Amino acid sequence: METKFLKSVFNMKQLDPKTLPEILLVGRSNVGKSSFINALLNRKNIARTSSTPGKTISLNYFQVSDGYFLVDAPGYGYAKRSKAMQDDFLNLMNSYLSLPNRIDLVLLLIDFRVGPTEDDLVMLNYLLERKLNFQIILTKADKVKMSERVKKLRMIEEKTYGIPHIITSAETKMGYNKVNELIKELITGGQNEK
Ligand SMILES: Nc1nc2c(ncn2[C@@H]2O[C@H](COP(=O)(O)OP(=O)(O)OP(=O)(O)O)[C@@H](O)[C@H]2O)c(=O)[nH]1
Ligand SMILES: [Mg+2]
Repeated sequence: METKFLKSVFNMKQLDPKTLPEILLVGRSNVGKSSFINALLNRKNIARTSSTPGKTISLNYFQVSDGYFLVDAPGYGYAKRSKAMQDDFLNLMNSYLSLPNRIDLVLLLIDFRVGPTEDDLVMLNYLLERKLNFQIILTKADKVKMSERVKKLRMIEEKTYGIPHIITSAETKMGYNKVNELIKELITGGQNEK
């Protein structure tokens, strides 16, 4: 079976019963969630990258041939969203994230150059409080100059309580081997671990 876009979920009623591990991507609008999915799946534009960010309020399910679902979520912190759309967004994310035994891994994407925003830290604390399994992913590494990296990393680590991260770039494909290893371990239930 091939990797394919499965469906968009606008409310919890449209959610299918769980059949495979689910990996959710969260992060602010424009952080690079859709680009991350394209790079991870080696597809040019399976997940749409947007010049009009934060538009759709849906969870977008991609079924990956290895046997898991990748779920692209709308970005948070999108200023131009109407109050009604912001409410829809919060309801959708909160309902989905609250489902027991549903999400196997949350990938929290943070822009390497920008560092964690207030919204990123709210999300991080939410994930910690709810004890959800998550991994911090730094995006757009190609945009951070070598000379700035150490300083930037120190700032990011300080704000994110020293939680480990994976540095990635959808441009150069940096870091995706590590992400794939993490996912492989997750879907084999750690059976390959020594
Ligand atoms: N240089 C560089 N640009 C990137 C990278 N990842 C994403 N971008 C660019 O950043 C912009 C936003 O990327 P998206 O993948 O659409 O971001 P998103 O998080 O899906 O945004 P929303 O769907 O609006 O929440 C696009 O112009 C991408 O081309 C990267 O690793 N390097
Ligand atoms: Mg997107």
